[in-house]
Amino acid sequence: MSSGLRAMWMRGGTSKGGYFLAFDLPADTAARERVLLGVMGSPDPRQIDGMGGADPLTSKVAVVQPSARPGVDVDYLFLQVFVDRPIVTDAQNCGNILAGVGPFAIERGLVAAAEGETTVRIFMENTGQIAVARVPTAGGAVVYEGTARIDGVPGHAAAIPIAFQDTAGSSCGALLPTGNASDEVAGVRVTMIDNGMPCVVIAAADLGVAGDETPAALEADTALREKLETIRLAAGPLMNLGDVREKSVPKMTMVSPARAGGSISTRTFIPHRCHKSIGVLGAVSVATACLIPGAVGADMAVVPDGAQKALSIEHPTGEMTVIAHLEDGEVARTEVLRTARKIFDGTVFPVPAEAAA
Ligand code: NQM
Repeated sequence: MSSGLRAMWMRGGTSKGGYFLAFDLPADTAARERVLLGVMGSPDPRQIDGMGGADPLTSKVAVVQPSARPGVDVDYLFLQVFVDRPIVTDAQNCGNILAGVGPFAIERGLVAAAEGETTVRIFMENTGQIAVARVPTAGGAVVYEGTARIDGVPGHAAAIPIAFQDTAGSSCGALLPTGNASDEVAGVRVTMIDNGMPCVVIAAADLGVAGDETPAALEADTALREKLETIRLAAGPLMNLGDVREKSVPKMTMVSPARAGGSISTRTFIPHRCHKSIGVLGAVSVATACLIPGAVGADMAVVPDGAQKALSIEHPTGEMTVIAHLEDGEVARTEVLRTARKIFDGTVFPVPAEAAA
């Protein structure tokens, strides 16, 4: 029998994945990737021989370790394990899995639990930026039960507010990597933006869809998927991401006017499957586009007055509210509300590489 690895499985926001201490995984990157493919059961569309849930949203990994950086508690590396291809990529961050990092750090004793609430400062290794999570704690332990609801997750749980600062240009070097609020790519007007997640924002109408279809209906539209991929491959180099064929960025978000009293409606390909909701930093990037004159989305978004703007980003299973704090007319800081839950703590046994071949 192959040897197992210490792991915790958690739901973080609307995603689910394996949380590991860095020193419980191989130090060598190639060896770590082999092990994580084996843990998830990839490549296989059903991930039948592993922990993955046959969906990019449930095939995710957080690697956490104590931080040596001043004022930072832990370093968090996010890894996306592709479902049906033998790829593990650190080319994107994940704000949903991030929601579990604070609780996991406390569970593993990397951060001491305060009474009432514990602030965990997290360095996001993928993008070199810091997130601050406020985790409910009592009696030296994480409190998971609570009354906060997030769309895309049944029931309720304890609220974990997360604040982001300086996420502009996280992977692309600039908020608007081409320097333009909008460009034409493959004959379609788009906004290429990165406020924590590289995203291409496109008016759904410009792709011949209404923008309120179900993810299944959009995934079944082969012509739409091909058009999105053509735009994505052309956008990659323009966004300083290079050849993106084997990367899970940029995300492709189609926007249309809000249907349910929110600010804007979205459908996001991440990038080949349609998200059942929307990624956290993806939502932050789309909300930011809504606040930039001339950007796709800004022309149709309902935006409140004031320097602190709560933007409700509608998605297939509800909405996600992004609070944007503006300084000198620009987005300086954002906040989102997430929840997380510990599901499992124990030992996971990856498929041995020789058996997977
Ligand atoms: O944008 C999915 C998710 C994400 C990423 C994806 C995320 C984010 O919902 O910060 O959370 O876009 O791949 O977990």
